[in-house]
Amino acid sequence: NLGRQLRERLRGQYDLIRLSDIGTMAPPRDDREEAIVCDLGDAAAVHKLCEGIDAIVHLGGQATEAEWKIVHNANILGAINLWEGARLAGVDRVLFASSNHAVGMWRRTDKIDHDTPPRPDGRYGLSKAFGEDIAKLYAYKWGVRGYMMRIGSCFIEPADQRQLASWMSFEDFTKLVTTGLTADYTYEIVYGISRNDRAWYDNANAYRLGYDPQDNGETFKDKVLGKVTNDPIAEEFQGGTFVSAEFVGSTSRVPK
Ligand code: 15L
Repeated sequence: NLGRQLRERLRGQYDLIRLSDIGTMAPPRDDREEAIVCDLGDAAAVHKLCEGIDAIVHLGGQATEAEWKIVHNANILGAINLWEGARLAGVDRVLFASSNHAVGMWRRTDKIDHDTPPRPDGRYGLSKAFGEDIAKLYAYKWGVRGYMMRIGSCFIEPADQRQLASWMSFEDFTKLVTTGLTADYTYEIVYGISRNDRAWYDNANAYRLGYDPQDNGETFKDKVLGKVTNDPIAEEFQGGTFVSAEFVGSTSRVPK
């Protein structure tokens, strides 16, 4: 979904945009677009995808919680194949769609930033933390720049009260990506949110790199205020229902 948004917004701005997905995509509309179907678990195919490319925006893979087998193929093996492909092809940088679920077990009373270590809230969140770490290895050891976007909730508008904090508009997502494509860095973590009054994230690092979001979840306050779950574990943590799903016992063991 985010790839489709970006495709429209970046269209015509680069010599070549090579799109890829596991499923069929809309066909290329001019000679500046290519659309190649590829499974991230297929190393040879992923390596080929990276050839002749300056920058990768890696939005592929499993985007919600799933069983180990699925997460492992798409997000663990997929990440290995992608970063190895980037290294072999001499790609300058990889922008990675990490997720708020890499840090989902921080509480809503916490204010976290780019130095905050992962606290994955599930198998999916753990695979995003793995993506952040493999990117760091390839950045520091082999010079493949890494730009980790811990994306909150990127939809047309916030769906509930939680997303007043985590929401990012498609316009701001495009700005965040453009920042990652142009800024000078080796390895950075930024948060993928708009300029939300209720943010749990201190996004100073993204601003320092040039990200200047235009939107604020607060615009939608009247529509979603009070729209909460009746699940105390979900409401305690930033990751919401991703935390409470399969949770066993008391949250008191999660350090404050
Ligand atoms: C994510 O990582 C998911 O990809 C997206 O579907 C939302 O669930 C989002 O997090 C969120 O936490 O709102």
